[in-house]
Amino acid sequence: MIKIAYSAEVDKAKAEGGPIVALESTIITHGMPYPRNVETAALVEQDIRDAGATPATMAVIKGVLHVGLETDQLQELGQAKNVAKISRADMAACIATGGTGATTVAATMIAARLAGIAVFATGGIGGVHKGGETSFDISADLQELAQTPVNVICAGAKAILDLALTLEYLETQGVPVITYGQDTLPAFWSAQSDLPAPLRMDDVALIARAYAARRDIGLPGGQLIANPIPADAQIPIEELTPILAQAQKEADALGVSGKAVTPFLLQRIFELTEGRSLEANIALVRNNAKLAARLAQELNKLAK
Ligand code: PSU
Ligand code: MN
Repeated sequence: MIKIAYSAEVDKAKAEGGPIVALESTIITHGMPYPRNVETAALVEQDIRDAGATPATMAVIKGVLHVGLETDQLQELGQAKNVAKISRADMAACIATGGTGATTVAATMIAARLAGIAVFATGGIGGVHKGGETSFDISADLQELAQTPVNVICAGAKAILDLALTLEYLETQGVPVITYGQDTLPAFWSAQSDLPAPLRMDDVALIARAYAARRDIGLPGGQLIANPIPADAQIPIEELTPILAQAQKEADALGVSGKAVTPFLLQRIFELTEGRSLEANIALVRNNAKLAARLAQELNKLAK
């Protein structure tokens, strides 16, 4: 078995059987600029504690899988240059070679399953990129949801992705997409999109029961819970549309491909919105962390 290093608080929560919420680290290393990345990571962790659960931020550091980071480790990761972005394909190699890498949604789900954690909060998941029907740029996050039994709470997916194709792909893969409290799929910076949600649940206990039922039926995979950004933190879609188009045009012109696409687009959108995209991003991740803490508690009640 590979070695897993638990943070002190995760170790304690596991021993006590307390609710735990997994967090990814790619959002820290590739999704937000320093120092806001580290500040946000700390705020999100505290939101989870305040809501009665324990945060477990995942990363591979010098070949060791960490489930929960101590403050200094989080600081270091947030400032480090050239940290790898690790998804399903890279995780084992990163561990074997003694490398350091931040976990994407897919890799964080794998780490959560290993650690017995069933709930994970993030901002936006990867999906089918625009033009995905020819580029085949489909995030490994979607396949992971189909096979790894973790509840992923996100704010939908960014409009840098093809949301309709992303939903189709998830449906084909048998992933339940559940919106919390509204009928349409939220679109990250906007609470609403024009896409009706496949499933809607307004009660966190029901989301927990749906997860348990899926497991009891013997189905692999998790659930995607889409939680809309708080209304006061939204960025109007009219404002974003030209910015997203410009960022995409630049990526195409520069020939950005593979795993560099998402970080490139996020950085350009941050610059083109003069940082407003980041404020919205922080608000929605914190909102997701709070919902995740409640879901972890409901799942704990079911297990007792
Ligand atoms: N979408 C965001 N913010 C992010 C990511 C996606 O809005 O930080 C990160 C997540 O870690 C996600 C990864 O798992 O990018 C997806 O990358 P790719 O599209 O290369 O699979
Ligand atoms: Mn990709």
